[in-house]
Amino acid sequence: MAIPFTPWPDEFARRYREKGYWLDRPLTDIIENQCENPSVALVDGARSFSYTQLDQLSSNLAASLLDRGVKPGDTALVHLGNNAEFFITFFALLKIGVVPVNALFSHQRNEVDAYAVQISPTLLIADQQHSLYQNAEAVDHFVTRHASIRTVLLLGTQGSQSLTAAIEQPAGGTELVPGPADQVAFFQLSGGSTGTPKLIPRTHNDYYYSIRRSNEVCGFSAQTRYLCALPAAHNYSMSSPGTLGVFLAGGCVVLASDPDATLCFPLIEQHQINVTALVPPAASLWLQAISEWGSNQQLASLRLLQVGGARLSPALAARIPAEMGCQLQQVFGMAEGLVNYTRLDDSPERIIHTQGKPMCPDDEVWVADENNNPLPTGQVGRLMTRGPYTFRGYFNSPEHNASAFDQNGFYCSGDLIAIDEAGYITVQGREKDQINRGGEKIAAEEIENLLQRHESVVHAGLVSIEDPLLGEKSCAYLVTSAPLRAVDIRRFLRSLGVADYKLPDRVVCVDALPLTAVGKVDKKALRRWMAERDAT
Ligand code: J2J
Repeated sequence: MAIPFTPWPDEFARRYREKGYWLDRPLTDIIENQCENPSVALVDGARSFSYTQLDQLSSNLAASLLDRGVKPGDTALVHLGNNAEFFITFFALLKIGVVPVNALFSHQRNEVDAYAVQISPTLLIADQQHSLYQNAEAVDHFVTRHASIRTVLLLGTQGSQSLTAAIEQPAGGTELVPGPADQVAFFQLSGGSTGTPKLIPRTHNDYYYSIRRSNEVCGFSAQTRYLCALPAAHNYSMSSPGTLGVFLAGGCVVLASDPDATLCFPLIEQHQINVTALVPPAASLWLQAISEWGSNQQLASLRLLQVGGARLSPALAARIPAEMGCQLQQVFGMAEGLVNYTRLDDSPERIIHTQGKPMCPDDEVWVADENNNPLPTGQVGRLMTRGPYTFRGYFNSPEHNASAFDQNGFYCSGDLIAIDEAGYITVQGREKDQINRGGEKIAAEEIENLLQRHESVVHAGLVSIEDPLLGEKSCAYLVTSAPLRAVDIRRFLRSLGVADYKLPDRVVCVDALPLTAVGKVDKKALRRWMAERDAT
């Protein structure tokens, strides 16, 4: 059975096909078109995989999953880190039309449970190095909570549940049939601003276009050697143009577990990396490393550094070409679709001061005031967008969709932007109730709801505070019935299985918080109140 999603209206689908954006080809093309390419597609530590091997190993796993009773149209929960198995699994699932959610490795029980509840997966593929699956008992707990799971494969285990064994077992002649190109290929994760993390259905057609067009804009080719140091499952490192862009172009992906300079600089030198993607804090730490070590020599092969995911200050942007000796490209994207790039031939001024322009001529982007009326060029307001790779609705979320889209199908991303005469966007702020902690997104409401579950918490409001490195950190304002310390709060949230990056960086207990008429914390008033307090 196909996964339900909000389709593009027929007239749009027709236009996107006519213009060649939608090819009606599955994402499996990316790897299958290169099945005879002997060059190295992927490097993971001491292991390297040719295109032929990547294709073969993913077919092996696909066949093994069918043998185990996994069926086309099933959903899967995948929880792997930055390793080759992540990609082998991704392509294996695509090859048999199984639709995964790829949780980030930093996610914990709270997040993964929320995803599993929404998709009722029949399949779990996870890494035993993650504490959620570190032993049989932990896995049992997980499977008991999610009764839909019938098949479990684990990386790092032996025996019948071994992912490695399933990958190595030759496929034989099993026929593998991917899902239809106009249907959901997999779910992306929303940064979120609501109580439950939302899922974004991405179709083969729309995602494939996003990758193809990104490759054109960013000049990815068979010569591209890309370091993937951000989480492999993130939309940015997967599709802008990311690892999938590299595979499509026939280049080489080198994996790093994180963007730490001591890890990445030697990898760049060793593998002659010419492009990579970072979030602003990581770029800042790379600059710091260069100045401390007194040399950027290890980065000599690097031609292009993409920076996105959070606001990049012009001051930091200007330092990148000067001190790293490579070109900068700003990327302003979202897992929901729309991606903006500064162009490789843009002036330094534009690259330093703007977040680029939409990549597709049929990306419709306009700026709305609070009454949803269009604002003139240059004025700051809400980003509204629709286009051939921007989704039309969160998975199973009719209520939220009613407010996230206008009546013409334009998605309101919650970003406050201005667009200049040349169509270039600058991100000016945010309206959504989210904290962008150096690229990692925290939905305030999700954490507030969890804080509220503490017996001594009467009211809770989570807001962002400025941070010199991360840009933003989170601060929980609490009204409590008994004294509470930050450590107590953090321990409590951890016990609920909340990912580390979502734990409040600061906790401030106050006598009272501004409330709305229905007794919820009034976030707008709270932010005003904080600003006034900071000003005095
Ligand atoms: C300011 N804010 C930015 C930027 C994203 C490419 C790049 C990034 C993402 C991503 C992505 C920003 N300056 N340059 O999916 O394909 C904030 C905005 C946006 C939200 C989306 C891609 N780049 N942002 O970050 O889904 O608030 O995707 O709406 O994680 O990040 O977050 P996410």
